[in-house]
Amino acid sequence: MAGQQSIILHHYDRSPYSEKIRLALRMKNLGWCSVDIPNIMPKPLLMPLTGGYRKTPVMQIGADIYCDTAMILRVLEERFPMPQIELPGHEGLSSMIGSWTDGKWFQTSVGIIFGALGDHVPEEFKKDREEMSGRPFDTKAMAALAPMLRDQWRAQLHWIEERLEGGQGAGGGQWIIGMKPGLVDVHVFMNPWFMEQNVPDFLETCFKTAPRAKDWYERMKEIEGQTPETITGEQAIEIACNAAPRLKAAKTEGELQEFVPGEHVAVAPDDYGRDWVEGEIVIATPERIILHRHDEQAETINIHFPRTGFMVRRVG
Ligand SMILES: N[C@@H](CCC(=O)N[C@@H](CS)C(=O)NCC(=O)O)C(=O)O
Repeated sequence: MAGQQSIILHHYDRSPYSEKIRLALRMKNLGWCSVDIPNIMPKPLLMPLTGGYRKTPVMQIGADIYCDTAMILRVLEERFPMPQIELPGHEGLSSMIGSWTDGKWFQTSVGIIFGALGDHVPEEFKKDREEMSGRPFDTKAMAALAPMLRDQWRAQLHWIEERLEGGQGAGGGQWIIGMKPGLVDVHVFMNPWFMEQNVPDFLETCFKTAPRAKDWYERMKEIEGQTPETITGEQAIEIACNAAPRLKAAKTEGELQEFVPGEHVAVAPDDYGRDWVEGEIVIATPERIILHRHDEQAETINIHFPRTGFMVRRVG
């Protein structure tokens, strides 16, 4: 039964970023609740919780809302440390790898996938993505670039192949770094998974010259976890209403913009979907910022964002 301590993931099945979190939940064998959200705006049952942040996924525990996979993965590790997936000695590495998988590699995947889907991409989806990015979402232009993007995509897969081959000399070679699967593997998994969901033949072709990467990918897919409990967006809001945000002593740590606790600020992603979320600072450190908000439907909420990839500005 979903309750105030349950992990609630607001996501949709085909979302590659959400798959990172679902994979981490499987690796930690955690129980969780699933709220299916739309893949385009409007998202009327998500906005009361996030204060306007629209991207997928979002994690909720009671009245604490965690935005962006970087924040979600960090918090899963902090709140549910066993088994550890930020492997000892690899601290910081997964974020560096993640900035490549989420950046250049993901953009290459998007071009190939939507170029291949072409006319099957619904008009309202294209319109939504144009509004979200401020750029044309031109599947014909993507299709024209696809042959070159495919070369690029496979070249990046070959980094994985090289890594796995090199790791064998160190007695490993089963996982991207070290003797166990960890957060680095989670980040690397996302793009092959996204490709398999949409253009599986292309993934198979790439695996022909990257057999170690193929075996690694199959090993990752064998990791089993718990089946989530499905709940509705309304239930998730009710859980937030009945909970209070986790108590945290308000603090800011050497803020470069000299923010202080309680200050009214706005936070937005620095790439696409730049929707500003306003609130009062509870905590601001070099790696996270937590805003306190009151919403008519969700009531009192704390919203957590990572600092990398997010802009913060004073309001008023
Ligand atoms: N930096 C974000 C990126 C998330 C992202 O771009 N997610 C895609 C879906 S996989 C998205 O939000 N698309 C628009 C939407 O779902 O409304 C993260 O790591 O969570």
